[in-house]
Amino acid sequence: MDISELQKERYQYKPKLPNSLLGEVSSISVEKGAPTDSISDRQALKEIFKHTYGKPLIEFKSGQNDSLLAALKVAVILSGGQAPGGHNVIAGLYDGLKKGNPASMLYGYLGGPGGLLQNKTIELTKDIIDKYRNTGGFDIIGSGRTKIETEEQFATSLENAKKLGLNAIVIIGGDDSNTNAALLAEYFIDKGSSIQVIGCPKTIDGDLKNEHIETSFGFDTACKTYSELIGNIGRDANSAKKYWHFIKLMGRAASHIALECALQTQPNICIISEEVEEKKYSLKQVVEEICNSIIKRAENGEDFGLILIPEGLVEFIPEMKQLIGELNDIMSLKQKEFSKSTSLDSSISLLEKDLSTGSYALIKSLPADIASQLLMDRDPHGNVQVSRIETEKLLMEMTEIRLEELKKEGKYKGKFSSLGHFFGYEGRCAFPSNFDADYCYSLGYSAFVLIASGLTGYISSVRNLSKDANDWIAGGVPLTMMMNLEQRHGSKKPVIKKALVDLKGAPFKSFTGSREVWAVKTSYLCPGAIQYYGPANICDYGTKTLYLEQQP
Ligand code: FBP
Repeated sequence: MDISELQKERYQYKPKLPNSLLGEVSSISVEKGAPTDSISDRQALKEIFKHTYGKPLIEFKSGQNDSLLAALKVAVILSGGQAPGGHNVIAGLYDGLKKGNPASMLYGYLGGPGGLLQNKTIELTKDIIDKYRNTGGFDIIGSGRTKIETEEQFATSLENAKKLGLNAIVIIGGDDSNTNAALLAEYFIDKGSSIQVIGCPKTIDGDLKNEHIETSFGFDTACKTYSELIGNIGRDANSAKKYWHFIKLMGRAASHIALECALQTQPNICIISEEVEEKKYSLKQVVEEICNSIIKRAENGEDFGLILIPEGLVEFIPEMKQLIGELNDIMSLKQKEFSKSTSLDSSISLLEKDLSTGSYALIKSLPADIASQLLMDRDPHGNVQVSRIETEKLLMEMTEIRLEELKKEGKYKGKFSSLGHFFGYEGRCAFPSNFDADYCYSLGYSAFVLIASGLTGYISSVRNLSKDANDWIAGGVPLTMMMNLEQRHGSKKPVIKKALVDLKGAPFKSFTGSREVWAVKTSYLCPGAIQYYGPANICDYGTKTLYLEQQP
């Protein structure tokens, strides 16, 4: 394998661990809290998770504990979209296992949850692990989006895990993958198996968080990578003074990435989907807001700008949300017919009978490429693939048309020229920032302690993240504690609740405190590239979102 100079250097980086996990494994004590409850739908979830509902929170402390020294066989799965730091979760898990007992073994299921179903594994040896320490990507074992949902798939999973003689499986994934982890943990106990299942909070989207999971890993690195690019574009725009840049940012439903990048770069406009939904903005109103800033800047002779757009926006505009919801249900019921359809017209005619009048009119009124993108296959969890909907182009087109109208009315006298960008895949496999490298390694190490303590149905957790890594608090959160029932594929399913941007939260308030100024005055910040070596206030600092959320 050819490796870059930076990669060679990063192999030497020693990720930081919380104090409670330092030293001998036998000095980690496992403290249990009171029984817990799900966020809602308690009775229904108790029925579904008969064996795993309501377990206590776990916190690791310095103490004495000899029960962590048994030889264990563990397998790990990388599930869903890539996020910087995944390799360090595996390295932390591996190091913990070997420290507990050198005879312990770690396997990797290849290509995501599909690897468990097809029984495709490799043993993760020291040589392999060492080649991936502190690197980005999920290429050590690959990832995938297969959802384990049928009785047959659950049975195959158990059979394959038994064949390998496993004590535990660790699933590194987002909300959907950790929901899968919860279901698998429950199924294994129900079938009399002692194989444990532990989850790990991954996703650049930053939407797998709550009181106990302060952030998902990868969010920090991805936001810093996008912010570097946005900052560079801002400087380019302010140099040439001729383009409005419409930048769509990954993040699926939640606007955390857009908000964090706005805090880091101070663009003219950052649309927050959750606010659009709350204010019940139509697409036209969103465009009107954009035009207001363009007009005011043109009056100051500034015919250029930066606009950040969260990729999930279309799902939050009430009329679009209604349409997508209806489409999801219809498409899951009529999967066969849709797979045979060869043109947009034939797909739309399949919908005519089932869509409400408003939704039918809306899909017919959308530009053909946007309508086709809305009708593309859902992911295995039933989600619209928002990364493939070109919202930035839709807004560019609509803005141009509206500005022409305003020009005719004498309300706009500037020049409008726009460029579209989509930043998503660029940030998912970057070298993890020091924060993500440390956080992920700690999550992997904590996953080991949860397993060695005989626990199942938990997600590995590391809290107090705005403090020095020494003061981080490691432990585990029962997966059922983060769940509720939601409509999926036409019926109610148990799922981990996504955390969307809190409009009363400190990050959003910090943004709204400045956005009126940014909308008119050029205020761009250039945060520059992620720094791996140098002063801690530059290298180890987490996201602004995290610090604002944690401030007293
Ligand atoms: P996860 O939720 O699995 O972490 O994926 C995040 C994400 O990067 C989203 O931001 C994006 O919408 C999606 O994956 C893209 O999916 P794919 O990699 O399948 O194109």
